[in-house]
Amino acid sequence: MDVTALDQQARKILRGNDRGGYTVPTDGLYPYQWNWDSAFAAWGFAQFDVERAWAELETLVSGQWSNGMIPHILFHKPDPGYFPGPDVWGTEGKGPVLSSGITQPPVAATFALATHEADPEAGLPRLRALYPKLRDWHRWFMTWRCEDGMIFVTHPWEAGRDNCPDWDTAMAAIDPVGVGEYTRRDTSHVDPAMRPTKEDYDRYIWLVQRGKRLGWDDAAMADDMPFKVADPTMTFILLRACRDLGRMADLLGEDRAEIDGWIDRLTEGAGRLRNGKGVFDAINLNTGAHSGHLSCASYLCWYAGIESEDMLACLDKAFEDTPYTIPSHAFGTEEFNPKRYWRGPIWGILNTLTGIGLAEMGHEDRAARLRRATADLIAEHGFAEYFDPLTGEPAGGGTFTWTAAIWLAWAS
Ligand code: 9YW
Repeated sequence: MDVTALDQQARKILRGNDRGGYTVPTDGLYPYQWNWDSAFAAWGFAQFDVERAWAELETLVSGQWSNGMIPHILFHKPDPGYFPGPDVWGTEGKGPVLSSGITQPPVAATFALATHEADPEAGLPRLRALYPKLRDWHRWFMTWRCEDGMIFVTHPWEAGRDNCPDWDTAMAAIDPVGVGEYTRRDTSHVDPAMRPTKEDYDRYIWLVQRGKRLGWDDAAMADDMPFKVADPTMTFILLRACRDLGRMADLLGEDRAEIDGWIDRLTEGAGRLRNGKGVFDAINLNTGAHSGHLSCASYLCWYAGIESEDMLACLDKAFEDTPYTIPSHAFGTEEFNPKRYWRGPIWGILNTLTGIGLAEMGHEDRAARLRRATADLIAEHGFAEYFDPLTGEPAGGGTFTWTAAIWLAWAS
């Protein structure tokens, strides 16, 4: 493996996807600033251009709504190559930048802290300016997206795991009546077999139309929500991000009592996501039923500081089951599909968060194994959006920002 050449390629991808203060996930398929992609980009930039890393995070929080929410997409400049654009979301006037009406997994506080670690002295004022914005975002989650300590999502896009089987029952209960005609753009950039189906997409758009009709009002959205699923991705990531926000408060001499309260509530809530088999999964809050699915999000427990022997056993089995790990949905199940987005393929970012958690909780061997496996995938198959767990083949978009970022910050 030629690490130097790969480092150079990764830097070139970040630079190439830079649109001036923000980075697109990849050219063509995703032409705007996506929330968690951007936070990963900052972490990647922090390895070689810390000034650019701060700028990425600052541009991200510049889209914050007055209720504290930081949207999942910021539409800085028009791009007809993407659907659904700002007109479909209908959020005009809600925030300082045209945006979607939902959020995404809050990894930003964690990577803001990592950026500060790369720039401890000069970076302190930058961290101080970001802190209240990140705190307000976390407070928004705890106010509007938290039930019994679990963070729920109101749209599959909010969790960042669009078509994962965790949503199947909640999605099946939606009748996308009146969604109308629309033209997808994703399938003109990428093989449709690697993307969500038309049935999924109708429901994605129907949920966006519903949010628009409700004016994206938090209380109205929470009332009689047709898609309301407590999610391990969000719950574990917010729990971890609150621990990092607490560290930030300590560094800045801010009071952290409110944050500690959030950590307690989320720790309790995370425990509720454990199903009868000891696996952390999603709960459809409209029915109370666990999904029963083992997904890549199940393994984020260690990242959130939660130990689990059952999950260690699942991980050891995952290492044995497929040549490449961790599939986004468990191998050998009816829903597993090695190519279709979040129904089987490996996502390097999820491996990264899991690897960080494993190492922190004393499982260094497994963390090293996961890291090596992820590095091999990238070295052999390129900086793809995701990878087939059976063959390692690259899938989805190419020259992907977050894959380059995790290479630089973690895998290499
Ligand atoms: C969407 C950009 C995004 C990622 C998500 C991934 C996909 C589509 O692409 O979502 O509109 O949100 O599922 O995790 O942030 O890379």
